[in-house]
Amino acid sequence: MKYLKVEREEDIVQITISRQDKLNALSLDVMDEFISLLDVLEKDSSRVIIITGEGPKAFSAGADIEYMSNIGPTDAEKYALRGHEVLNKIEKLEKPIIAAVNGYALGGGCELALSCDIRFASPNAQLGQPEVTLGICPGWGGTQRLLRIIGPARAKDLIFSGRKITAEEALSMGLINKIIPSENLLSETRAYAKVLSKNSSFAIGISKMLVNKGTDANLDTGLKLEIYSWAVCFSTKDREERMRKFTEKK
Ligand code: CO8
Repeated sequence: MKYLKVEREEDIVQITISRQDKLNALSLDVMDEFISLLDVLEKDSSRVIIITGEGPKAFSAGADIEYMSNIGPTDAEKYALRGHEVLNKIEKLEKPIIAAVNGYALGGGCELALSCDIRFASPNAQLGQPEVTLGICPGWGGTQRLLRIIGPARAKDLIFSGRKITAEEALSMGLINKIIPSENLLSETRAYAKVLSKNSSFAIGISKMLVNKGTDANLDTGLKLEIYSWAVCFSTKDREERMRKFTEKK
């Protein structure tokens, strides 16, 4: 791959967006590479995925403005659909996906982080949805995922103003999970990923699906889905072995 660096350490895969000269902007080529890679990761033995950006400055500065400045509605729709395909895959993939936000996460870059399950950020991170400053609305799920993560009033503030917020402010509004010093961001994220990788990947995958579905379902539907999903866990060897180990220890 040209724009995505992929490193594997045991069950953990780290994807680094590698377009540093353009602050890791998400061109069509980058999105195509994401689609191919996620198709592989969906089926392989990896248990946790980390997404980060190359260099000290940016996770990703968003969709490619140079490209967008020369297109009309038909290509814009294609670009939007490609972005949605990637972000929906990330959201639906039944493995934990962690964004290690190492600098700017703007527009599509912020939306990419929003589609991940957990967001850790370095103190120099700046997040935001500056699309309206360019005459467009957020187009890769920003109006929908941001709303669900931080609520409508805060989402509207960020989208209408297009302002960049610091990691501190992002933490205070629940947009990120934790701030980690830049020099430790990746090592701590990997250590966290390792903890997740030791837990049941089936149980984590099904929990991810339940939390995602629960965001839109009514409580009764969400709870019913939980009951049946919980019961399905009793069909796995993994559950049997984990419980047997616990009782044998006793
Ligand atoms: N796209 C393309 N190139 C970019 C982008 C971008 N989003 N961001 C930065 N770059 C390039 C710059 O053009 C520059 O390239 P070059 O050296 O060749 O001139 C290089 O990266 C470095 O950038 P700067 O010189 O601007 O670096 P600064 O440190 O001065 O500024 C900023 C950093 C503040 C991050 C600044 O680069 C910036 O404001 N970038 C744009 C951020 C932005 O507005 N992002 C939102 C884009 S819109 C979007 O993401 C929509 C998503 C939904 C799309 C739906 C599809 C239709």
